Amino acid sequence: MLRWMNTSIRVRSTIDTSTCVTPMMDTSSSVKAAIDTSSKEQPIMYCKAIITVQILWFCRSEAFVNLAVNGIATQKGVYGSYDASKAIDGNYNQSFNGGSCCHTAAGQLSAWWRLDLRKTAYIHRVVIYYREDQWDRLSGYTLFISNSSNPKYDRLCYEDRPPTYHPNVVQNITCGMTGRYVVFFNERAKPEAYVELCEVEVFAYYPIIARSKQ
Ligand SMILES: [Ca+2]
Repeated sequence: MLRWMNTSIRVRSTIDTSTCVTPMMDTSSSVKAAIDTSSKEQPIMYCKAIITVQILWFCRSEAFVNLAVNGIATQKGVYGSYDASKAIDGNYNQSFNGGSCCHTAAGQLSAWWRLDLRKTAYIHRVVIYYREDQWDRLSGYTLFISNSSNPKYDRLCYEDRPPTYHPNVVQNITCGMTGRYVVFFNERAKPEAYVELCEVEVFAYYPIIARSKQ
């Protein structure tokens, strides 16, 4: 992605020496009139001045990279060995038996998985790889971005609703939000709420914050 940051205008003048003539060499009447024959100084040379105006565009490339792999993942309870880090281990195997997916504890009315990016980032989009066989158990989930680990400050990025009620096996979600935490939340009327994610990518960047002088 390229973002135009600012522009600069530069004015430069140059003398084209090939065009320089002395008044005596010039045949135009206007130049001849400028000759002061009584002067002992060197004759004035007349040259063509070239003035150029350059408009310089400065741009900065801001590439969104997957910051999830360097984050810290936690979740509400663990089923077996399927802890939260499985969703950011760089393994995209979507088979549950592949050992690459996280799974929250069974028997809960609500479940969550949270990724800490370690510091505030501009989050462009989130890509989620679900279990290839049970992804529909996450229907109606919500995805939040937050600057705090306190759910009170969660801000909604995406809510799974009709007509796209069931998440796809791989889902690409645009957020365009700033925050440190990414939270996947699921709840059910019965104690059957799960979060099962095989891989989560968070394409974002850390904004450059200018330091003020002390
Ligand atoms: Ca994985």
